[in-house]
Amino acid sequence: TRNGNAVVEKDLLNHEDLAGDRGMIDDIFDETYREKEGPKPPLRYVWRNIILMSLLHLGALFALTLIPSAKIQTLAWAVLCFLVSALGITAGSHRLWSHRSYKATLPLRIFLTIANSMAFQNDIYEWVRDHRVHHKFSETDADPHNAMRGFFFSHIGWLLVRKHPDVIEKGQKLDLSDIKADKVVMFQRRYYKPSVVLLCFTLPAVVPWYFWDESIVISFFIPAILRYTLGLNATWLVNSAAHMFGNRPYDQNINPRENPLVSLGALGEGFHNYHHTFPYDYSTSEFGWRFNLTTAFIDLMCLLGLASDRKKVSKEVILARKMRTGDGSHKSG
Ligand code: ST9
Ligand code: ZN
Ligand code: ZN
Repeated sequence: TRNGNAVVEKDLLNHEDLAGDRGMIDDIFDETYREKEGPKPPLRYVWRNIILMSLLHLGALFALTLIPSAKIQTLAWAVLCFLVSALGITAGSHRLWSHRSYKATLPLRIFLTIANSMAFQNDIYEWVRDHRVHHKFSETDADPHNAMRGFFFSHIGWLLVRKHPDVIEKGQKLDLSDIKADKVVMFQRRYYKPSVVLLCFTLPAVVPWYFWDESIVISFFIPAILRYTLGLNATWLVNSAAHMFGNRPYDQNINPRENPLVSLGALGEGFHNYHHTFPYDYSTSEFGWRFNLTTAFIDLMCLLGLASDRKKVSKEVILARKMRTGDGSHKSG
């Protein structure tokens, strides 16, 4: 018989087993943390970021007007750059390095690091540090993109102001020894700026211009600027939209939601109620390849012998969790 307590115990046991298996638990929600009393610290704007992000988005709008004059190869190249850079985030800094949800061989880690610099979302070390505090202190002052502060803040606003002191205080206590021990990640951190200039902006622009005589303006604005801006916004939608709009079949007590539209743009990362409930699952979803190119990619890498040890939550544990804390949305339809 399934009595409430037995289910809780099984769920927790599974949690710890899988966490221990990964050698880390710092992406699991810490409910003991309390926000400090009293007024919040004032916003401190970072004008350099405000100006650069505005220019980037204006550049992306201009790039949209160039699409009708672009060669078909250039558009295909832009899509390829989008997919590769997105995998550097989803399969790389997210599922591999932040959550340790599978293991990757050296060649795959090198590929993911190159793809990650192409995505220019801060180096892997910084991304992982911010992402682990996001899970551990989700929707509090210690969450870098705290969705309680609204759509704009969790989408882009958090990159335009100084961090809340609790993000830094709590972040400094995280265990990042696994990341520091990864030579590929630390190499990227050391050469991050030149790697971004080369991989996010120069390479995407030079290829169409050199190989099929695309105009240099189109080569720069579509595969570099527009592709980069779309990648950023697809990622940010996970923090904003997927923390606000959608069902909560796994845990109705937390904010993150199941948002298939976000998953479509973010290569499988929009099943965010599932992901915050089971952060160690390599698929970030109950449903395998559905809207989830990243899972297909990781599976392919395993097939090729470049990855292994995929962590997956069992159907029984998922079902028990749905019954215990879900909003019932999966039962009714
Ligand atoms: C970008 C990142 O866009 C996007 C991440 C999104 C995450 C999404 C997650 C969702 C799930 C996955 C979905 C994937 C979907 C992919 C789909 C793809 C299509 N802990 O930062 P500073 C300390 S980046 C501990 O300057 P300020 C530390 O000592 C876009 N300590 O703080 C640090 O020094 P160091 C491009 C921390 O001054 C020092 O503080 N990049 C932590 O408050 C200073 O750090 C940009 O636009 C911590 N967590 O400034 C740049 N944090 O690092 C944006 C800090 O040397 N960033 N410390 O150890 C900045 O300019 C600044 O960070 C700031 C804050 C202005 C935002
Ligand atoms: Zn989240
Ligand atoms: Zn995560």
